Amino acid sequence: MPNLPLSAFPPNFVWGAATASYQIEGAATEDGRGESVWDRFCATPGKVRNGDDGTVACDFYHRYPNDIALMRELGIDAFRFSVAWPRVVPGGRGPVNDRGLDFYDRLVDDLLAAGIAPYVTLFHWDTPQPIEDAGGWPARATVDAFVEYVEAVAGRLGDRVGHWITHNEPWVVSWVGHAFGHHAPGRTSDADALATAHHLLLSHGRAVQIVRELSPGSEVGITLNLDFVYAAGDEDGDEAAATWVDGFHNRWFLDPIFKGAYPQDMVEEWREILPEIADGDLEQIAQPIDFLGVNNYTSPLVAADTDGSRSRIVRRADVDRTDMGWEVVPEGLRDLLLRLARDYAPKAIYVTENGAAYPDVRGHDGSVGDPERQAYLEGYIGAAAEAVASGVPLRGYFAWSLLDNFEWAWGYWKRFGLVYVDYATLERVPKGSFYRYRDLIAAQRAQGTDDVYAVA
Ligand code: IFM
Repeated sequence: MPNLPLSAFPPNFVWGAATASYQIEGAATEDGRGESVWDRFCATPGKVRNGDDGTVACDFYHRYPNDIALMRELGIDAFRFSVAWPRVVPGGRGPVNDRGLDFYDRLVDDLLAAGIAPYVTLFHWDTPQPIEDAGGWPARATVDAFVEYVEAVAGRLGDRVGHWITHNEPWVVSWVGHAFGHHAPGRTSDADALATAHHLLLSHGRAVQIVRELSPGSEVGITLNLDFVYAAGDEDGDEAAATWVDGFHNRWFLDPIFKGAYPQDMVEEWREILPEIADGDLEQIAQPIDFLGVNNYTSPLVAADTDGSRSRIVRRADVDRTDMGWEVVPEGLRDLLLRLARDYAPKAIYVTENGAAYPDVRGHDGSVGDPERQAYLEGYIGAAAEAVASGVPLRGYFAWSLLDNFEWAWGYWKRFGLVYVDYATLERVPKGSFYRYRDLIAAQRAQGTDDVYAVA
């Protein structure tokens, strides 16, 4: 494996692939599943490219045995998936739908039988529509509703699931869904975004306690989308702009979880629109967690804005871009992991998502070559290895994603999978990156090294 310092990874390093319920499952009306905000958003004209929706998606709901066979071929240790709240509690609150839980029960059993550890995300954006109708995440009562749902899931799967992730990317749910209006439920209010963020965090803290009770011996954490923010220049203005972006994206979530307080500079910014923060909330949010999940794809370069905004993103001239337009900056992952270890000292970190979209097509022989994605993965895994070599407690890496899937407002246009999905037939075709990742995992295992800190 040329130029990849795989010997940095400890022998028990966890290699995985990640997915999310709405993006892959389909079976949107089967076995008692209720409506989610994403079903409603997709049905609203103009919200999702091409009018795409998750009605069928990758049909993982029916095809998961075949997909587990693919996971075995890939050689991963762990599979990250999310549970759909509207399958488990179709009304958002109230009766639990056993048929919904049965699906995850079977999935967990089949994964374990295949020697693959389930890493279960409790919320990856598919809020039940009745919850949204009752006020949604900006309403404090949604915290209680979420806790009831978590009790149902952890009560059923807690004896077999060893790793739980409470929320995926609360920044995206808060800001992209409630302030920018680009994701479900499509709201456009900064105050709603901040209330959502607070209630997601509060529900995280409460969910941690439920999981500890109902799934003893398991580990529980949260996944944040985090970027290392680079200042474009040395001037004060650029540094201040980078500090603002860091506060907005990163510290607003990291500080309450690890330090039990919102960052003071941002509190000053948002003083007028903060939600009620009740006595005891921050203690709940700051429950000790077993690991921090990190989703990282790119790292912005930020400068002062001359037009009155707080910051502007500077386009780098000398880097590759993915099909999302995201800059490929592997060293950003290394710098981020080092910073997290230094400033927040999590017990353990997993990269719970990292990957790239490219406009993949099948060749004449039916295969899908994706050299850019292979280079992307090698660059980022190499950067993760450097962080491990410097002492960061990184325990695992999950590629996003196992399969091409429903990429939210972009519909099926953007392909992130290690496996190509032909949406006309639902045929799966492993891409070049699938085989590259498989070989990389095998090579790291073959080293079986004690030489944890040797970097090639
Ligand atoms: O597809 C998403 C995923 O649901 C959350 N993290 C980023 C991915 C790529 O945009």
